[in-house]
Amino acid sequence: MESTASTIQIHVSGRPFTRDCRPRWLLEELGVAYTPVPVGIFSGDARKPAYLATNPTGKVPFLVDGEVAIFESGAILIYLADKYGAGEVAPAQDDPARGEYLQWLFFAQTTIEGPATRLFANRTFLRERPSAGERAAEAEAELIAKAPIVAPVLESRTYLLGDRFTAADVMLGSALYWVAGGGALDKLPTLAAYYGRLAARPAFQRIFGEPPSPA
Ligand SMILES: N[C@@H](CCC(=O)N[C@@H](CS)C(=O)NCC(=O)O)C(=O)O
Repeated sequence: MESTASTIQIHVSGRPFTRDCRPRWLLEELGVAYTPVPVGIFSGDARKPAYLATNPTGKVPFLVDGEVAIFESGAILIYLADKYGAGEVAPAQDDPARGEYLQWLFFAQTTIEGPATRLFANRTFLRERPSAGERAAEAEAELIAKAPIVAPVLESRTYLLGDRFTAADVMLGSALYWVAGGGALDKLPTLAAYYGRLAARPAFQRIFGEPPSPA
């Protein structure tokens, strides 16, 4: 992605598995240029006054677009899709599909993201910790319990809203990246097939490359 001649700045960790992948993937889909601004979330720099003065969460992603400055990846996705999506990646306010779009975007972040991150963390960078195996198993069981809420929709649709790829797919797909990295996707066949369709998209591959291995 060209990083010049754009007003959009996305503060990023520099690692593929953090939530800044969400706005980067969406902008990549849209072909909209942005400037990645590295923030040291692993070095501790993100907790220093200089960054906290602009983003009090000390986290990524953080978007600056002219006068607009937003933290929270869900809010950033909705903002970018509405402003730069040209009606493609978000149903318009008066489109009846808007409600379902918001529903799946929030469902992915509030219901799938939690167990997905716990699964990923406990099967990768926290795997040596005592009880990591137990925590991962609990997270996997939670994902298996929640998957039937969305799976019936994805059995008959290519993407969450049908043939149309939207920012809700970015939210769910980015959570499934952690599920894949945590080695649990084969237990969720409908979501695995959907994830395969997302992972075949060139924009996805430019952001994520290969899914991380739990080993
Ligand atoms: N709810 C926030 C969570 C952001 C978040 O936790 N970001 C992580 C990276 S994925 C982070 O910056 N962590 C650094 C820290 O907690 O110090 C969002 O969706 O944007």
